[in-house]
Amino acid sequence: MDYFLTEEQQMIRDTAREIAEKKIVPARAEMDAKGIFPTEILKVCAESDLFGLYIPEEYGGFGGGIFENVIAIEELSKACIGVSVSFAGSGLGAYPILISGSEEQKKKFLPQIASGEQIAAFGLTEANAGSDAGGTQTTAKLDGNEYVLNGTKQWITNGGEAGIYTVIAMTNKARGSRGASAFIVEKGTPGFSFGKKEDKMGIRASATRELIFEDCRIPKENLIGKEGMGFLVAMKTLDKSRPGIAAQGVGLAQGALDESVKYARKRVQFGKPVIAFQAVQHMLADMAVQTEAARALTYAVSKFIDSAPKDISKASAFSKLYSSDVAMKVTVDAVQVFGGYGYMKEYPVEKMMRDAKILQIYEGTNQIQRNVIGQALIKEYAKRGK
Ligand code: COS
Repeated sequence: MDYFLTEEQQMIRDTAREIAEKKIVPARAEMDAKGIFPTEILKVCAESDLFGLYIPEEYGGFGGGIFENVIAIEELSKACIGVSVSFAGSGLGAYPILISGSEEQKKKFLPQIASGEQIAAFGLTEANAGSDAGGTQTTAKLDGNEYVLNGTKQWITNGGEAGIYTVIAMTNKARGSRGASAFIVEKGTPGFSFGKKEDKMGIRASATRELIFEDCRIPKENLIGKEGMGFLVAMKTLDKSRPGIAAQGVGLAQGALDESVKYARKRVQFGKPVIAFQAVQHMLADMAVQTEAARALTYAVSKFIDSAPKDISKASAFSKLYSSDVAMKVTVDAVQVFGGYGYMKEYPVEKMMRDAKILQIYEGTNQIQRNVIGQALIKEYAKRGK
């Protein structure tokens, strides 16, 4: 379908598509098998000015919005979401600065992220604070002109690879989630180290590590916003970045559909290509409809958020929930279309199916997305007096 992209948006799409086809597709199987982080591919993304699509021009970015970023993420995701999450994870790490950072913080950190000179990462999750993001146990204590951080963040995308980390820590445990604060921590700060690279089911090209803080001292200027604002900063960050996960789902589903049609046209059984059988055509038709519906919703939600409305949580959750469920279903069906070959590593669809699962889990499980939507509905209908 034609979404009437502007010339600039078409350029973004074509640029990301070329990187996906020329750089990612030939390398994805090896990156998956060996767990190789896509450093060189991310360099190409940086040289192509993709890292700053959503960052204002005054901070070295392209001056676009979530929609422009979503276009790029979708294209990269058609080839490999292990790569696209490494790209998108930088945006996740940058949003706290963009949303609540001071002018000095924006001037210091955003240009480095926009140029791709540094990638960013977001540190929220902990062993006992996953869905319960307010249960953060990492602490930050003010000591003179410095905050001292102690604790461990878990499963952090781009952990160890990123240069700039936005991290949520408790400055006042007694206040619960209202006692959380957001900080910027740079790689190389004494007392800041990383755990081993996690061995994952999918998205194996991406780097997932613990962030370990042991009496890690950071300048007090690295506090984002005010003390106590950390939970809100985290929630607003996730509201902005979840359409990016949706875009990963759309791209992945499209990639799986493309592979399935290609295969079904070539694979001959009972004397005909299997695409000639309605059983296969109907599967492909459902895959195509679901992928297009996910794309339409993701684009609409991204444009809605870019129009800067007050309340975006519900729409953001719509896109993440729907597109990730579609990606899971479409990739499972892709393996079915391929039959026995789909189960083999010789073809890319088994990787796509393994990769898809994480989309229903990270940046808020789909159960959490339903909670967010449910809570929003309760509030909306109460407001309307119904
Ligand atoms: N925007 C603005 N404010 C928000 C908000 C949002 N998206 N979400 C919550 N808040 C506010 C609430 O309005 C509430 O404010 P008051 O205390 O003034 O009423 C406060 O934050 C606490 O909200 P709530 O009571 O809903 O918090 P919960 O602890 O119940 O948690 C969920 C809410 C479950 C939605 C949250 O913890 C969450 O998103 N969890 C998933 C985290 C996640 O995505 N992790 C993935 C890893 S990060 S890559």
